Amino acid sequence: MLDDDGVAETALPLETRADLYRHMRRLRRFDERMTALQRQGRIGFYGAATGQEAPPVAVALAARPSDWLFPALREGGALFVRGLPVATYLAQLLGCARDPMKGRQMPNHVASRSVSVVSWSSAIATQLPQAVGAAMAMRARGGSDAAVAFLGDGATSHPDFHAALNFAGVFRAPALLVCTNNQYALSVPSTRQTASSSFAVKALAYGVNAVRVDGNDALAVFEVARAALERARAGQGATLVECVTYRLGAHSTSDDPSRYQDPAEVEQWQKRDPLERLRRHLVRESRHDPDADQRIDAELDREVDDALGELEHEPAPALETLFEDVYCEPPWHLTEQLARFA
Ligand SMILES: Cc1ncc(C[n+]2csc(CCOP(=O)(O)OP(=O)(O)O)c2C)c(N)n1
Repeated sequence: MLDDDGVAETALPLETRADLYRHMRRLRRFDERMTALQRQGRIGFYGAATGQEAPPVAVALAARPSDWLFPALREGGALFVRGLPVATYLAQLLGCARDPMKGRQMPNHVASRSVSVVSWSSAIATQLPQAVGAAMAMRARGGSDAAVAFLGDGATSHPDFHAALNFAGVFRAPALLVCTNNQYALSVPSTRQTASSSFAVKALAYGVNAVRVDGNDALAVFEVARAALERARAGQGATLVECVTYRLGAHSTSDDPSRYQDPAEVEQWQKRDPLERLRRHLVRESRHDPDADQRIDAELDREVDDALGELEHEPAPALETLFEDVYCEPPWHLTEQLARFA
């Protein structure tokens, strides 16, 4: 929908297009700040979404706030779209008392019931059957909400991906699976991940609707996600959307992509930067002034700095929280251990 010069064929309200850009720009800045914090030794780990900001932001904007999201590693942008405060995300990265995950998860594994986001385990693809099962449960309860799960191209090689698609197909689950094909699963290029002509095509074998979209075109990702969700709500079943994009940076702060990415390839994809394309479009439509980026960054920086000022002095979660949240009535051995521990 959006060409390299920023010309777009779209009926999306200009307000929505500007919102997409603002959230993507905030995410890019947030990732820069968090990567720097990790390099300073202030957080342990971070996985940025640089270059692939469009899918989490556009899908979250296209979904209803009540649709449950099942994220993977790089979907912080979706939580922010839903209004999760920067301070809450940061509390999770720091693992301090205010962390909604109570320090039990690796950084970047943020979830919160307040924004209808389910917690992720690092074992990739586990979220997919969970999302499809949740979608089936939502329909069984008579609601019209959908479940939205995110995955990388690497996750398509896991059995859980296939189990999820099979259930989604057979039971026509109101689910949307968003595969962010960023061309790499850590150091494994997508050419070594599959011999199929695409990742989207895999859904067809399971009787699931499939769409392949330019993942660096936020307007197209939004439209495709909206149509897939409408379909799901109308009882027409699940969709697998493959967003073709590129990871412009490291897999995580524990990775050095220069060991496996060709600089010429990186340069090619930098020219297709999803933010640049949308900015060009907004400039054309007179919705972007020269200071807009600086304003967005400054606002985000203030939120990060204020949150850091408070949270870096906050203690870790109370140790007795280790015993919470698993059992309604804790079994005798845990009760004994807690008493001994206290
Ligand atoms: C089941 C499982 N196997 C292997 C790993 C190790 N691992 C962590 S991230 C990753 C690559 C994931 O790639 P992809 O699904 O494409 O997502 P991306 O990181 O590119 O967003 C792997 C193999 C894991 N976490 N879980």
